[in-house]
Amino acid sequence: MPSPLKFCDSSDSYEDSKYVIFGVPFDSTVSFRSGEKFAPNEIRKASYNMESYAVYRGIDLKNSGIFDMGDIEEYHRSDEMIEEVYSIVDRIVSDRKFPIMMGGEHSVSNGAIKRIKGKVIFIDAHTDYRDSYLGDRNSHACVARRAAEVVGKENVVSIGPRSISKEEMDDGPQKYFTSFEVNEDKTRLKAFLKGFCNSPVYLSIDFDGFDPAYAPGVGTPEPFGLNPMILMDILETTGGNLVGLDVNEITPTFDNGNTSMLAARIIQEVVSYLETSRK
Ligand SMILES: [Mn+2]
Repeated sequence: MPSPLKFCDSSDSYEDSKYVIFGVPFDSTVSFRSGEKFAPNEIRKASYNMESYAVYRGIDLKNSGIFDMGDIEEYHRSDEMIEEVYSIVDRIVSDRKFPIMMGGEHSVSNGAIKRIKGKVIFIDAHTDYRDSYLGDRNSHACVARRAAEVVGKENVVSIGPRSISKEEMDDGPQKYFTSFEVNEDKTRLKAFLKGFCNSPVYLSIDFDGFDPAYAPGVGTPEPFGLNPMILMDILETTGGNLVGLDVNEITPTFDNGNTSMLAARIIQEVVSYLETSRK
């Protein structure tokens, strides 16, 4: 569905683009606070507050090959939404472009992961390893479990969990680094990621992984979270193997504006990282 608003600096055509942004306004499986379907346009609005010049990498992102496709239609059934995301990511990846998906709640990731079939890094406050939640296997509480079924449990890692159910602990979730460990010392995480990112890797950012002080507008906030600067460390370890990104679980209904702003900046940081590391 065409959105009148486009992400800043998305001035290139689809054909000329390297990075394709699209929104998935979906929040039908959320369990606590909803409104995630409003996030794509709030992130676009926030993006206009950014300079085109990305200071950290020292690069101007004007004409860097960003295209904003707009939003997909609003689905109420998660399986139909996931199929649609799969086909859009299929088109983008087949055209050798980098997909950037703006959720929506976390279940939007499963369509992309199914298509990309690479390794998966989650930033998340939760392990999302439930087999099913409130009767729905596509729930946002089951995302890592579904990913593990597609790419193998050993190819999934979560950074930032600090709220894990007994059921998930009993099942033995995917590899994870709690926010407590990462906040204390990043050495073990960085060493792990260097080995892990030796083949195509997809980055899925559930914004509740960050501390609510940085990202208050999320569906299920959890105290004791990550500092968003962790993104810089993660990007450095991916080498040239990062193949896709999504930002999810942002709910503008509960935001003071900072969470959408952080999402816009993260998209810009990832593009500027790719622009400077691939040359
Ligand atoms: Mn999640």
